Amino acid sequence: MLYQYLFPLVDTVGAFNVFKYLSFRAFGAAVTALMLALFVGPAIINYLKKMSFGQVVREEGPESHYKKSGTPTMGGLIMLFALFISMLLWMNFSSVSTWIVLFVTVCYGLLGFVDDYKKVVLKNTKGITAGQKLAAQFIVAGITAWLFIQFTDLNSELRFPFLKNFTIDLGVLYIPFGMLVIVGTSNAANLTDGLDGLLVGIIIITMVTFGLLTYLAGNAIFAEYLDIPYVKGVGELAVFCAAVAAAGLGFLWFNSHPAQVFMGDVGSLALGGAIGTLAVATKNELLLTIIGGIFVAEALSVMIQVLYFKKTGKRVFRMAPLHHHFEMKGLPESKITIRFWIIAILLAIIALATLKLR
Ligand code: 57M
Repeated sequence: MLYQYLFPLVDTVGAFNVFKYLSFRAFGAAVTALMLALFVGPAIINYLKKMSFGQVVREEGPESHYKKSGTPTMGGLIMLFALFISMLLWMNFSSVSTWIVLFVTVCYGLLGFVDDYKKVVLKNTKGITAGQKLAAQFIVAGITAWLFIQFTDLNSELRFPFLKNFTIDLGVLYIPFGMLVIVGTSNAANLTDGLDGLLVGIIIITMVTFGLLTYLAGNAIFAEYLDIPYVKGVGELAVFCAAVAAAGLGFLWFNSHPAQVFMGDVGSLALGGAIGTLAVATKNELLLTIIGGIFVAEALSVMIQVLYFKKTGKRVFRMAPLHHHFEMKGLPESKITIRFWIIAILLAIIALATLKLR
């Protein structure tokens, strides 16, 4: 909004020229989102407590989690509130890609809210059935793929990390592929949200990485220097990435161990979906398997555990997802979380290095 209404007045107030700079608006969006999250956090946590939106901890989970029962969930509302207000102020309303990423974030957030509400308020521990959740996610992802094709110059080429000029044109198959990236990332993020601070820390690292990627790919000079495809208009997504990373930092203030609040599906599905959509918007679908390597490991651990158990009746991991396996081995929760963050930072550095290592 500030860009739309203040930049045109630049002839009268020269200082408004700053609003045309992406870096300035990304910085402004980050500061706004962080301050808002820190400011509204306590009020939202108290409201969730008052409404007794307490997490039901399943008995088959690790014993160390039993004491968490009753911790307010749906704290993802703190991040989404901070994100949307910050974007309203700092985004460029003419950025179609930003509206599309926000569309997925809102739709998946609503889906998560309904799931949380059914589980926590209506005490229907199953929430929405897995089939209903997946169907809704694929429908939103399908609309998103259509929006990208209709309103942006997104192409159906698949780029490979480390390979400079090698691409595969998926043609019409790009649509189901793109949908799979969005739905898969959302659900992998949801599975990862099982330890205090774990998911939000990974989201912060991922968003900083995508913020850099979008800023570089959206800047013709940097794109040429790094010899990466220049994707017109994608730079605006750096404002979104900065706002999410900062809102996440604000949420981490309350979600750090011992967590005062969990983000709930409203947060994990929304922000996981946003990450998948960013990968599609910036043509970094395969690079996401490196940046989001923790999500891949967590989802794979569940698939391996379920398939092996069905085949042999035995478990590969002491408990899936992977973070529970290390908990069952006796590692303290915060040690697992911080080691997963360290791995995520290493993966982000490798992903950024692939821009040059080609
Ligand atoms: C999402 N939700 C956490 C919290 C958070 C197929 C199977 C792998 C599914 C999976 C599952 O149920 N996943 C659901 C993970 C839950 O967190 C809530 O859910 C929201 C995210 N969607 O915001 O509201 C619990 O995680 C803990 N937590 C924290 N701190 C946080 O900041 O401590 C979450 C956030 C919370 C809290 O205890 O209650 C979750 O773990 O359910 N199922 C599992 O992950 C279960 N694994 C399992 O069943 N493994 C089996 C088979 C199926 C693979 C096996 O290994 O044989 C584990 N989770 C639970 N109990 N709750 C273990 C059993």
